[in-house]
Amino acid sequence: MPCAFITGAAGQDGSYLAELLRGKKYEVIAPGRAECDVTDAAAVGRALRAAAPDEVYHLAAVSHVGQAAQDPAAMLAVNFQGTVNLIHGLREDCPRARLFFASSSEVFGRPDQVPQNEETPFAPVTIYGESKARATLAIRQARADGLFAASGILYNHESPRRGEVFVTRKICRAVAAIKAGRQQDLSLGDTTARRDWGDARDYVLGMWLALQHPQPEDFVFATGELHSVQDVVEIAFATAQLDWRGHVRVDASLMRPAEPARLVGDASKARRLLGWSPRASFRSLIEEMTRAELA
Ligand code: F7E
Repeated sequence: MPCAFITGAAGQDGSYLAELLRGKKYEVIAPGRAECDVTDAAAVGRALRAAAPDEVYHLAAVSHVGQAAQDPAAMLAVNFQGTVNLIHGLREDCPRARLFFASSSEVFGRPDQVPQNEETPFAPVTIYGESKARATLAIRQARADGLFAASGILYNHESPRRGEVFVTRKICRAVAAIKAGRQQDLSLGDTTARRDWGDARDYVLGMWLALQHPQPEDFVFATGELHSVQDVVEIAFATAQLDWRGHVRVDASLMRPAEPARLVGDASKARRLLGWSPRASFRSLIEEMTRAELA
């Protein structure tokens, strides 16, 4: 029975990944933050020695871009130093284990190259993007040093389990509250902001596939489609048979000072080498998320 070790297993991706791996008859070790704080190198080493995993999925991160900006030191400790600690622990204690790192499209910032692929230069415009860029470079370095260390450059990915601070879930929750008469208005930041939004369940399959590939590499996981926050609003309200007009207001305090742009991914490498492709459509994903909130 192969053994997988997941950091950040309590999050959206970690929970879906654990389910996927258990379905594939893995023993899944999913330590909580208290049992394996990735910022504590000694604790990481102990946890890895105890588990002796075949595969490690490093998903633990401060993942909300706005929250990350509020406490950059704490965020860097998790997103960058945590990754370095894990690399070091693996080198010392399980050098044959395969490591997957959840990187982010935020590494690209506001790229001129559209869509982006694995060769697109990193030029983050947020401190969160910078943390992921630095960690991804550390993963590449570990790979050059002989560790099986792969990265998924993950574009936005959503599901009914998405955290409430992210815009898709925030909108779908508000629609359900408005439908139930518990809320009148929904305040949003920049509704013209566009993202490449996929389904988290497709992306965790990509993580597993990346570790089954014979060589450790970087892979972009994306849909290749851009949609706006306004598109999410319109689909979610329509799913609840509501008119978004009269409910949605723009709140300048929710606008971000440094907003990435043109983040749309070219996942043809993952398609070619891993046979991966996103199955879910944007519309059906937002409809499903809204129906889950209505229920
Ligand atoms: O924002 C705009 C906001 O917070 C999406 C994380 O998984 O994907 C995610 O980061 C867009 C942005 O996700 C509101 O300005 C407008 O343009 O859902 P989000 P994100 O920042 O794109 C990347 C790839 C990651 O790696 C991250 O970990 O929506 N937006 N109005 C708003 N966003 C929020 N949260 N709330 C609003 O009211």
